[in-house]
Amino acid sequence: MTLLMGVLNVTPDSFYDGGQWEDEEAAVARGSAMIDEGADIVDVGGESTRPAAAPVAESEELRRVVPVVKELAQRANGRARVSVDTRKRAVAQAALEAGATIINDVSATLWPLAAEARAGWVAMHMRGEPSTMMSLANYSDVVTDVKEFLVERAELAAGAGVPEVWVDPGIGFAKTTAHNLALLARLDELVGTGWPVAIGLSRKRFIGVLASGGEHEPAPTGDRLEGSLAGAVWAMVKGAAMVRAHDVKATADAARLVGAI
Ligand code: HH2
Repeated sequence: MTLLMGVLNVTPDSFYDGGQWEDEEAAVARGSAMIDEGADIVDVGGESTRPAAAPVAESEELRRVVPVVKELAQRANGRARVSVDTRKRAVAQAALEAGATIINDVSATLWPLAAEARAGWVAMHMRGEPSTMMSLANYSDVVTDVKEFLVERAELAAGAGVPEVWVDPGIGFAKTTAHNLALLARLDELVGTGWPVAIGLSRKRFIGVLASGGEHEPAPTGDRLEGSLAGAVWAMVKGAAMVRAHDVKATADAARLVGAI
């Protein structure tokens, strides 16, 4: 069965759930609900990495993330795992000390810490920084470029002693709609590397672009559930080991059907 990672952003500005879970109690309640709804992992993030997002200071990210990770890890009590979505070593380290067991790393650089702490590690492909990445969306062959990058990082991490590694093509990170579609259409090439593949496409822009027919403004984030579920089901059928989603109940229901088939 594909693992389901629920998205919990404790930020004011994440592209979909920004501002909803800034309050610690609200965040912990939402994370607990996700576990009840079927999340295997709750992914706590304190910095938006949407295109053009401004970076967040380390002290602020620590303040946002650590108490929520700590409380959720306690409440989860072995029923689910907590991951930390960060590019900062200090934030990842503090979250691991607070009970997280996976570093979800969109910078794909934190494997030395994952090795040291014997933590799981998700390595995601992107280029540049969120503020610049969309100007770097040019590839000779996006699938081959992304695959080569991820396999190299995964081998480095495993060689350093990271006990669990996932590779994630980074849908929407320095990728156009055509790049995202190519990565999904040819997901078997990434799955075929043998590394467990993680996919995050929930409510992302390309889904809105397709929903609106491509000729108008992308459909708003609130109108992207159906496309998100179709994408999640596609990834599951194609062999993804983990799907990252905001809508945990709907995605868990879809995963159950796929699993049963
Ligand atoms: N996407 C986002 C954040 N973290 N991690 C992985 N492994 N894969 C992804 O595709 C991925 C990710 C962006 O989504 P979200 O967290 O909802 O938004 P924001 O970055 O605005 O907080």
